[in-house]
Amino acid sequence: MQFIDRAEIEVQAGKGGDGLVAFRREKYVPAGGPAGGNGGKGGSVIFKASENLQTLLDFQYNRLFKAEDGTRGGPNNCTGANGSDRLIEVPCGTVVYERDTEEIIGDLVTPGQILCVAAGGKGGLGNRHFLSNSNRAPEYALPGLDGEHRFLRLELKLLAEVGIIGLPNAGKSTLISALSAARPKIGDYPFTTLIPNLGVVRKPNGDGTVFADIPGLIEGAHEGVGLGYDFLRHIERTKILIHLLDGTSIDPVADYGIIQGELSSYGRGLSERRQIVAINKIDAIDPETLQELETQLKNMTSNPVLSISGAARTRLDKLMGLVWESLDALENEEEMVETTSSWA
Ligand SMILES: Nc1nc2c(ncn2[C@@H]2O[C@H](COP(=O)(O)OP(=O)(O)OP(=O)(O)O)[C@@H](O)[C@H]2O)c(=O)[nH]1
Ligand SMILES: [Mg+2]
Repeated sequence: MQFIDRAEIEVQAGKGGDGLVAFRREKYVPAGGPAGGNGGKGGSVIFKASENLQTLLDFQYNRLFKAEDGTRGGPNNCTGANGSDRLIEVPCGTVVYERDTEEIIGDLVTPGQILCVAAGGKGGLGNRHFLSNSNRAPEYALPGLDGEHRFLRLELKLLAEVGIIGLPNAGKSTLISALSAARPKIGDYPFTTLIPNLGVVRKPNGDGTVFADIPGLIEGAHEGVGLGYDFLRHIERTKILIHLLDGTSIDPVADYGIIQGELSSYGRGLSERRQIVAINKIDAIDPETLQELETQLKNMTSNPVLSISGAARTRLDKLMGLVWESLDALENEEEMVETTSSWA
């Protein structure tokens, strides 16, 4: 499956039907009054978030989405038919921007959520509407209004709570496959992962939490070097990050610095995101070196530091314990903020 997480499309809502000018012409009714009906409303273009879609691939081929026009008002005061709406399914996590102004029109997060991206035009009023004491036979009606027309940019930002980040080859994909049912490709070379992988990990209470393994970041990723930058967007919405270090690399401390640097250069709060720093591949490191490395890292960050092996599945329960603890702590903080603001 191709992973497409950006698209540009054009949406055109339906035009409202024109109002009609008509007079009643009935046998034996000498001067029939105005009887032109109103036009029907134009259909709208509406997005709906769907759990069944994972990419914006469909929008690569199909770029123009139109809703139906309303029909003209009828005689005998009949209102024209409304145009049908055009319903378009998008994956959960799709952010919709107005292409030229970059204004966010909406963010489709929960399954079933609906967003009108182009409203249908109102139908025009028929001449019957203009009947008054001073004008018994209005000979005019209003045209239907045009439907909204917009160019949109769609951006998919995955909705994972936990992001796994690190340099290429750190063991991110191995870790997500040890923790969840996700089976991404694993290779002993950098840039094995070319698209983000999602995996659902069960909390002790049975709730599912989504983890995302994104392609490896390298120095300069925020400027577009390697694959990383494009994918940093997918961890923007995570609550915590597992920062995975290859303990067997030449200089894991420098590796740590590179990733931190990339997060700060990217901005959008990523460098302040709560992290769990995990030294990986401890099955292949001698205990003394590991001890030293742990001490060094602990001096560099206030985030928890621990050592694991994704491949040997060593201390993954400890890692997960820290993940759940951090998520719970964040939830409690959010609740505190909510209660405080409701007092204010
Ligand atoms: N010894 C050892 N090797 C590991 C461990 N975890 C992963 N590896 C190996 O490290 C290499 C890279 O693993 P991946 O899981 O593909 O790494 P990645 O971080 O997803 O790499 P990219 O997708 O390229 O960014 C593979 O050869 C893995 O078998 C571990 O705990 N111990
Ligand atoms: Mg990978």
